[in-house]
Amino acid sequence: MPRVEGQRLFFALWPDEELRLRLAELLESGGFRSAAGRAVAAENLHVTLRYLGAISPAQQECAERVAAAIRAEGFSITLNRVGYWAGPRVAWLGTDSIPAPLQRLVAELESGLQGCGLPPETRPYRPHLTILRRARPGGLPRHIEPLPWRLEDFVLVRSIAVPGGVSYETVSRWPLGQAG
Ligand code: 2AM
Repeated sequence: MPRVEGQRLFFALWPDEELRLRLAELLESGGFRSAAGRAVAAENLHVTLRYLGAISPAQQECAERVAAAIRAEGFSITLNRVGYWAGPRVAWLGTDSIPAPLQRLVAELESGLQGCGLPPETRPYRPHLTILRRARPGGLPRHIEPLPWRLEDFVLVRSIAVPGGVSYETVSRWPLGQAG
């Protein structure tokens, strides 16, 4: 299949329906509603594990084989803090405590992907769930009521540019183990 212009792939953690509703409620509430910026649509909220970009079909197959071979345990993240990056002007939700199994999952993906001819990710992994784009830092709360999130799987997602934004489509899903 020819590569389609405007499509990008990435591995991600995707909120289930319950968490997505809780996130939508939170983002509708005072501090966030009054902060300037463009809200990420509730169905688009996610945490990227590894961005792949516009890779070839052969590289995608390779990346899917890497993901399928991973034996990682399930884990929980508590979203409890609000961050802001001035460069890309995004506001995000994150955690004060990155679970070790999440770090291991990202590291395993990274080492496997080296066999797929992808350029290595050189930046340290900073898990974040982007909530506002073109945001300004003023007016954002620093912390939120902790939101626990249990992760039982991870996904490969296709990002498709659509008029006025982006649409995400899950390509494949892999379970995380029960331990942890
Ligand atoms: P962001 O939320 O911080 O913008 C789909 O675009 C996902 O991949 C988003 O979560 C985005 O992060 C992330 N992403 C986009 N471009 C990227 C890049 N060049 N490097 C790492 N992550 C990227």
